[in-house]
Amino acid sequence: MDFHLAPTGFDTADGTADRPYRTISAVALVAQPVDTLAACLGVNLAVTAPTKLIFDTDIGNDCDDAGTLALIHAFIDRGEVDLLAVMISTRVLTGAACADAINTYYRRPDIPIGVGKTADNTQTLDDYATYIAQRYPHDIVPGQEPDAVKLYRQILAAQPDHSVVIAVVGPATNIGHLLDSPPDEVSPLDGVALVAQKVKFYSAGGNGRANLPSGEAGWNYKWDLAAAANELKKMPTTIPFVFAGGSGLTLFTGGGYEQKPEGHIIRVCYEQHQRRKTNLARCSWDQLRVWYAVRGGDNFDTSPPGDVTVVDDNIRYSPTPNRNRCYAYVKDKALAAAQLEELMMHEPEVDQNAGIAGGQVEAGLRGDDRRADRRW
Ligand SMILES: [Ca+2]
Ligand SMILES: [Ca+2]
Repeated sequence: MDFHLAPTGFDTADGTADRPYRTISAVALVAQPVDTLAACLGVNLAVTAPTKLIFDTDIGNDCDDAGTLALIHAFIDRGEVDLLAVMISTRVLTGAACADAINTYYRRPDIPIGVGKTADNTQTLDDYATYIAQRYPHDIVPGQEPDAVKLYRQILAAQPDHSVVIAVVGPATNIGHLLDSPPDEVSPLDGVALVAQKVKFYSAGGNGRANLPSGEAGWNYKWDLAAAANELKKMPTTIPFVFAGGSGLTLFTGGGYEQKPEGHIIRVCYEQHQRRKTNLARCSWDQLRVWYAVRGGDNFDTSPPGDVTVVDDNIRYSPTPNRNRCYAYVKDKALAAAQLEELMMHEPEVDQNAGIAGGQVEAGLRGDDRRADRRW
């Protein structure tokens, strides 16, 4: 038979044209002497530009944000994502340090991180951010992080037109402020005009309760309903705007972290959130928002474009013309869970100099005896 390979494939797939493998190693395990690989190589391995992504997160309480940051690093290592920045939307003081520690673990210590300093969102729930910030290397000094809106404006202004993808996996706080931002020294455009010029796709953080087309809003929207309303009102309708997280309520991933070594940074995030060391699988809202933002909607049933509004704490879709808002649910949850899980378990390559992956070597070395040189 013919086996198919693609950069977006998976070694847990079956090698068909619809479900290609990622590596030749997977083919080697199953191929017979009469099989061929010729059908795919010229076509499917074509290189496409990585998605320029801004990841806007409430990392530190629920662990799907941490699993999603691992997913993003897998996409980066596969050439599918260029992570421009991480934005923190809560008032968890160690949120930025936690994100920087995870980025450092995956060998990207210098990804810019902004914090919403004018956050109307008052969320301070901290299941693992401080725990991670105290134990893993990073170089964030709380209170001195760049302001999220300022960083958004700097990054957007420097990028080509219609090139940036924003995935929001927490409240819409930062986006609401960005859309309200006036012209400044970085750009003569106000927030709405800057977003209209630079952004090509928006993956929204609402619909965590999977109630669209109509029902109670989810966790993210409820933490900052004013920002959610502002986001829905002001986000330019030229930009495709999709709620892709709803299926995450019943789509569980992360159980594979139980097989990772003790001290693996994402495993620890899951353990701290779940308050246990086994049965770590958790809902996957945020992974789906990023998956759609990076890979597109092939694995989803996406509604026709319409309008979405939030009134009180209810969210509602209507087929209004020219509003370009959609919601999406996963077609095949088992397939999505398997593919997300494989990506989330991706590890950084071992650094021969350090002899150990990521920040594990530092785990446990930042105890009280080293309080003097702790930086977080
Ligand atoms: Ca850093
Ligand atoms: Ca989140």
